[in-house]
Amino acid sequence: MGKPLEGIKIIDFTHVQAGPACTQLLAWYGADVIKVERPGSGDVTRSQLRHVEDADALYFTMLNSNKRSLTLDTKTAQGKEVLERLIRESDVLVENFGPGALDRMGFTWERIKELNPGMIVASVKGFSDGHHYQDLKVYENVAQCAGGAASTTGFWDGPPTVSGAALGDSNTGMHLAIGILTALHQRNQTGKGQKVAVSMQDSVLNLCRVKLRDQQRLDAIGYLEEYPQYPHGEFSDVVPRGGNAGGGGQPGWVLKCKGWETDPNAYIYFTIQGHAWEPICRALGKPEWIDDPEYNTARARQDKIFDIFATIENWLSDKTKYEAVDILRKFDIPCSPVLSMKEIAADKSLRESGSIVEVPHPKLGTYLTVGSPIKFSDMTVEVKPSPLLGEHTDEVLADLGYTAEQIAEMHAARAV
Ligand code: CAO
Repeated sequence: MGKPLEGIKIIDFTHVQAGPACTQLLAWYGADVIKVERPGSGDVTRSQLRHVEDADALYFTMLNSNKRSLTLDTKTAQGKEVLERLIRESDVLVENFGPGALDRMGFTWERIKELNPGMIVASVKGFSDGHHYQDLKVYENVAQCAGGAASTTGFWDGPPTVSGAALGDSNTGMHLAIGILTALHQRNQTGKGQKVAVSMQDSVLNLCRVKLRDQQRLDAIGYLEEYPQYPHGEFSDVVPRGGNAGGGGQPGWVLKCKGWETDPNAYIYFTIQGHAWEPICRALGKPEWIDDPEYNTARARQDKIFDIFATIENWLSDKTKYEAVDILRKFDIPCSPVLSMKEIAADKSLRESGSIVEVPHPKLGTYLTVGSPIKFSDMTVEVKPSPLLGEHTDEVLADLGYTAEQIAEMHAARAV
């Protein structure tokens, strides 16, 4: 059976992480993604953080699998001519250049529409059109700061903190993929393309929705009962950083397990869900807490929550994080070991599900990457190696109708 997006041709003008994460996803699901790169250098991530000399860096290979690579200098007349042909034949153009770069190249939305009225032009920018920061170039951590993640992450006595997760980059790419698929669906009904734009600030904010919830609750009543600052600490007029507190109605925290003194990840995340209170008390050897009105509701526990966590940590002190979770899972307690990247890389279940895959690469050797996090009952997602720079240039140009002589001429003129 074919892949669902087979037949969709995508001009992939993306670089670094936000855009490539989007187009990689579409390539996995069958789209023909042609990565357009500057001759000679290509996507900057090919050479950033290399660990094997002369081979593409993992930064590139892990974000550009299943694509084809076309080198093209779109600032030359020949390069522009090739791009025009490509636009006429494609369904989607995806870009994440700095603001205005596509227009400066001569490919405004008006011009693209003229060339192909069915074209979907999908863009990532740091801030949305019309925003007072719309001219800014943006990277991951800038977006985390602008979208509300940094001010609400970390501990109350430390500075704003960025997450290790790519909330600004890959997350924005995922939002853009949803936008592209939505626009393709609409085009099936109307025949018309459209512009799809996602800003990194908006994508981070979309994941920080609950913090905007909290700001409004704080404005109304002056405190937030699920934060560690309640009831003994102080609240100002802005949502504070809550450390490792659970964001919903169930208190939780990162708790030490056996070996924490030497292993930086000998911890579990422990959540106290209301219905599990009785089994938690039994597991801890504290049956007297089960019916004690000082303990038996979430509200009653709140002012003693860190003493309760300390009791749980005491119980955990002779158990590894894996042993602890194996006991707690029997009591239906939402919990997980804190896993290092080394543990994740070796995880048997993640390998079996295709969430971590091994990919052969002609220059880099076999490397690990993250496979499709979305699983389909009727499709197996195969992760193929990322293309070498310009690997498919001649093939793509021939598909566009250029003769071997014309292609050789373009090479000689360094247009490709
Ligand atoms: N041929 C010729 N020129 C090309 C080309 C090609 N194939 N591909 C790119 N270029 C040119 C662009 O036209 C642009 O030229 P001008 O500025 O002269 O018009 C130039 O390369 C630089 O593009 P840029 O502004 O995108 O690159 P940068 O390295 O200065 O900035 C980044 C990088 C990421 C900060 C910026 O692209 C950006 O803000 N993008 C939007 C937000 C985003 O996606 N950020 C996330 C990146 S993932 O961490």
